[in-house]
This record gives sequence, C-alpha cells and structure tokens, in this order.
Amino acid sequence: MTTYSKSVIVGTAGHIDHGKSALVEALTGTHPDRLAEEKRRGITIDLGFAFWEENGVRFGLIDVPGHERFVSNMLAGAAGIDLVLLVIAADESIKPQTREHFDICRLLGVKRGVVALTKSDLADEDTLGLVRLDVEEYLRGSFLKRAPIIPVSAKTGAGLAELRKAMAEVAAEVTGKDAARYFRLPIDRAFAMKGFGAVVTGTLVSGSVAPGNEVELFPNRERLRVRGVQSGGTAVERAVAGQRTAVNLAGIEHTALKRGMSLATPERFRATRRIDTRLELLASAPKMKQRTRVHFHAGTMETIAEVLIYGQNELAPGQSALAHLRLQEEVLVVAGDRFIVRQFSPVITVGGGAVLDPLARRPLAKDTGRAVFLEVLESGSHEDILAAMTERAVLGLKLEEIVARTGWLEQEIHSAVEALVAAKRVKMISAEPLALVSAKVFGEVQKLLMEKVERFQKANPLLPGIAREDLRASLGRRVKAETFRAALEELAAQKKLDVQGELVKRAGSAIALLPEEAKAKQEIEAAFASAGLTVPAVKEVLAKLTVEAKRAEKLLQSLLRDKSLVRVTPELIFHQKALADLKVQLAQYKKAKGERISVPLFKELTGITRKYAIPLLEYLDRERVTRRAGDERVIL
Ligand SMILES: Nc1nc2c(ncn2[C@@H]2O[C@H](COP(=O)(O)OP(=O)(O)OP(=O)(O)O)[C@@H](O)[C@H]2O)c(=O)[nH]1
Ligand SMILES: [Mg+2]
Repeated sequence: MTTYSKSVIVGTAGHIDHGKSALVEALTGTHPDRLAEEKRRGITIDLGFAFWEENGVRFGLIDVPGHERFVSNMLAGAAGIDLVLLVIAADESIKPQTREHFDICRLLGVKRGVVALTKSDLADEDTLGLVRLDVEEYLRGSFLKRAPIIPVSAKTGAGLAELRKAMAEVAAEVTGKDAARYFRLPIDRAFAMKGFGAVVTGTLVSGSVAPGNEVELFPNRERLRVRGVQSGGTAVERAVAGQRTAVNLAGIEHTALKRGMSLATPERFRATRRIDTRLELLASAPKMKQRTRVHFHAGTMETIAEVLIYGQNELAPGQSALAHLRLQEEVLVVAGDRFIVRQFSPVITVGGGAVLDPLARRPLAKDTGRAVFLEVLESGSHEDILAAMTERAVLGLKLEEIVARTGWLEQEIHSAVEALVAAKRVKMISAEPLALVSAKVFGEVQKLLMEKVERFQKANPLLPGIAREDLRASLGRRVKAETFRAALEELAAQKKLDVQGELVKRAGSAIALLPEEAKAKQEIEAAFASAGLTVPAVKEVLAKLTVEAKRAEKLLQSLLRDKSLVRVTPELIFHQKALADLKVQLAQYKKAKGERISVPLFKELTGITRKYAIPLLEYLDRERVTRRAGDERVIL
C-alpha cells in the first residue's frame, strides 16, 4: 500500500464547454464524464472523479459541470475542495459561470487555486496576452490574486507539464484537513456494488474512517457499521481527512442512501433546522429583504431556507450581516461550516457564509444579547466562546452540547474549561459528566439560596432549618439539581450556611426558644417517650401545655422534623425510641421463634391492643421491617 505525504482535493470550476473535463483527462488519463447522457450531449451533468500523483502528493480531482442548470451538482462537489483549478477557455475568456463558480469557491472559503487558460491551441499570442490581462484584472485582490495563470491545451499537450508543476507547488501550501477531529463524510453518491451492498462516496472533510467502525447516518440518525473503505479505487485500512473516500455500509439498502446525507462519528452531532450565521450577499446580487426564501447548500446537501437578518431590515449587495436561517429540512452542520444561498428565480448564486451557531434557538425580540454572542462565536478564542455559551445556557451546559455546537475535541474543551474555572468565569458544577454554569448564574443561585433560607427561618423561628428538598423546590425548575447541589456545597464550605443531613440553616443560627417554649417542647417529648407504644392522643398532650395552641403545634412540628417523634397515622405519634425498641424486639422474636408472627402473637409480644397493633404493623410493612402474608406477617 502506497502512502502519500499529503492528499489534496482539487475541484475544477469554470464556464460550460471551457474544457474542464478534457483537461482532467489530459492530467489523469481518466475522462471524468460517466453518464451516457453526458457522452451523448458532450457536456458534464454530474460530478466526475479522477486521481493523479505528483511529487508525493495524491490529487483527488472532482470535475464539475459548467452548465448553469447544474450548479447545484457543482456545489455538491465544490464543498470539500482544497484547491480550485479555475478553467477559462483562451478563446472565450471570462463568462457567467466563470464568475459564479469563482464566487462560490470564495464563499466556500477555498484558499488556493491555479488558473488554466485552456484551448490555448485555438488562440494566438495576442489573444492569450489579452485574456491573461482580463483574468489578472478579475482576480485582483481576491483569494486567487497570486494564483499561477497557465495556458494549456488538452489537444496538443502544451503547458500540461507546467500546470502539473504549478499545482504541486500550490498543493504544498494547502493546509490539510484535520484527521484528528470527529469523522464527517458528506455523501455525494450512493450505489450498490455487486457482492458488497451499499456504497457511498464523498470527500472526507474531517477525521478518519476504518472498516469495523460504527457511524451515524444524518439526518436519519441511524447507526451503521462500516464494512470496507476505499480511497481512490483501492481498499485501505483507514481513510483520512482530505481523501476521496468510498464507504461500504452494512445494514442498509443503497436506495435508502442519497447525496446530501452525511456519515459522522456516532453520538456527537445533532441535526438542525435553525442556524445562526454570518451571511454575505454578493455585490452582483439584488438587495435581500427580510424573510426571503432561498435555496440553501451546505456540504453535499440542499434545502430551502428562510432568511431573517438580525438588526436590520434588508441586506445590501456586497454587505454581510448576522442572520438566522430556518431550514425546511434537517441538516448536519457544525460551527465554521460554509454554505451557499441561491435565489429562487432566476436561480442564481446570491451569497453564502459561515455557520456560527448550528443549534440556534428561534429568534426572539427580547433576546437582545444574541448579536454580541454571535460575534464572539465568529471571532472569539475557545475560552471566550465557551464562556459566552455558558452565559446563555441558564440551565447549565453539558459536554455533549458543547461538542454538538462546536465540533471541538474533548481535550480542547477541557483545557478551555480549566482556564475559565481558574479565571472564575465559569463554575464547574460537575466534572464527570462535565456540566458548567456561568459564574454569574452560579452567584445568583447562591444569593437566592441565602435569601430563601433567611426568609424561611424568619417565618419559622421555632424550626431548626429548612429541609433540603423544600429549599430546592423553592428555587423552581430553572435551577438544575446539580447547580443547586454545587451552590449549597460551596456555601457550606464557606460557612455561610449550615448543612446537617437533610437540614439547611443559616450558619451559627440556633433556634431561639423562649424558656417556656423549651419547657413545653421537653414535655411533649417526655409524654411520648414515657408512653412507649401505648401513646396518648396528640390533642391531650398539647392541651396540657402552658403555651398557646399555635405555638404548641409548631413545637410538635419541630420534633417531627428532627425525627424525635414519628407520625405513624394522622392520629398516632410515637417516640422514635419506642419504635426502635419495637424493631429490636421483632428481630429477637425472629431469632427465637421464626420469621412468622400473627396479629394475636404480635399483641401478646408487645402488650398492646388492636387499636395500636394494626397501625403499627402497617407502619412496619411500609418500613419494610415486616411483610404481610395472609393473616400473618413475615419479619424481614
Ligand atoms: N481545440 C481544443 N479543444 C478542446 C480543448 N479542450 C477541450 N476542447 C473541446 O472543447 C469541448 C468541451 O470540452 P469539455 O472538456 O467537455 O468542456 P467542459 O468544461 O468539461 O464542459 P462542461 O463540463 O459541460 O461544463 C470538447 O469538444 C473538447 O474536445 C483544447 O485544449 N483544445
Ligand atoms: Mg465537463
């Protein structure tokens, strides 16, 4: 198996009939047109592919159609290219699709290219010189301003060696796609191969894929297994980003697969219908109004989008703006992905841009922070972006969501988190699984907690504190359990709150009981403690006290709360000590006499009447000390 130091994807671009396919054949020996109709009509309709090597660089060539009716096919091919081979016929110079394809490559973020002045055999020196001037003028100031311009002829072979050399030089400057990231393959073809089953092909834009891998199909979100992988027509152990790749999939019919779908690392991404973007309108396009519907192309997929421009009512030609795109179908896109928009009629390319937030929420007038947030996403550091994302996630931000929104690797996320935690910009409320809240939200939750505890203790001076669960419930659903727990833990560690088991109180606060209240409380407890299992009626106990009824009731509540007393039925309250003794007694009985006990035996054992025995046995059943079995109980 040959290994190449570099794989570079080259896409042709240019007007119909300017000699793109002929040039691909001259360079690679493969004529890229495959369809019978293409051969009959002598034009390219759909994408064609060819390969060639030069100076250790493996070139994957994607030949696109020049016909204006097939620009959407061109877009599916152009999405993954590293280098554009801009083809301009020397006898015709720049034509409409030369411009449209050039605009598309620029909007897609293609960084490098080479210009071939084809059919040089049909032009004399003067004409060639004039065309070259035209082209130089056209490319001035653009991403192709330094691109070599080389006259070639597919017919005579003139200039081909020079073109090859120039392409190899430019390829050396191309920054390759990142094989270390999550795997993503936008599908451009799907077919069945005899004896293999479903095969899809595409430009591997990120990560790598190997036989045996599990992959996720988007937008359907089906899990599939990779049976085999080919790159450039040969089976490989692993295909990496930057290569033309064919993937043989198990568990699916080829008819269920089509251009526009994507394969990706499982469980990392989400399909979306709403994205926030930076949208640029071409200088040649008419102004774009609010809520314009356009054709939307990203990767190999296309759908319809409605455009909502943020902060202004229309977009002027040549300008860009932050914009929300509502898509008709679900797509898989990640922050940084490029897209193209085309007008409805006539269907021409009018603009494009970059995805900033792939999981955008519905735009709301009251969401005034969105533009600033999107600007951070557009040009902020990882740390700034993560801090901004955390601030907007009131409920907290989880690892999966960060990955789905950014495509960052866990390592990148962890180092950004570390820096932000150290700078006290975010609070890590859980490390595993990772969950973050902004320092601001965390501070607000803590403030609220202090207030709630304070307020509760003022309203209930006789209670030792608020139950943890009640405190949690008082914050409402907008505060997640983890945030609550972390906020409470920190306040306890800072000695601002006192957390004892299930009870939360102001640090250092003791219940200030008046002497007569303290005495009354003791009397209540003593009444139940001395009664054993033959407890008195609650009303009777309270009536004997010197404090007024309302306060007596509160004192009783506080004894129930700290579990000195236990309510077994609405009418019957027992001292916890009596119940604990009963449990011991039953355990001893079980040892001595076996696990079964009848109601009469229970009465005999405890010396109580039916009035107490039945509620107590039911209580013991609830406590899983006993289990009812017919007329008897089984001691557990
Ligand atoms: N004389 C001459 N003819 C050429 C040359 N290159 C291509 N042609 C002819 O120009 C015509 C169009 O060539 P293609 O390669 O099909 O053009 P294309 O740009 O691929 O066209 P589309 O794919 O339909 O956009 C064919 O008849 C070719 O034989 C050349 O270098 N010299
Ligand atoms: Mg062609």
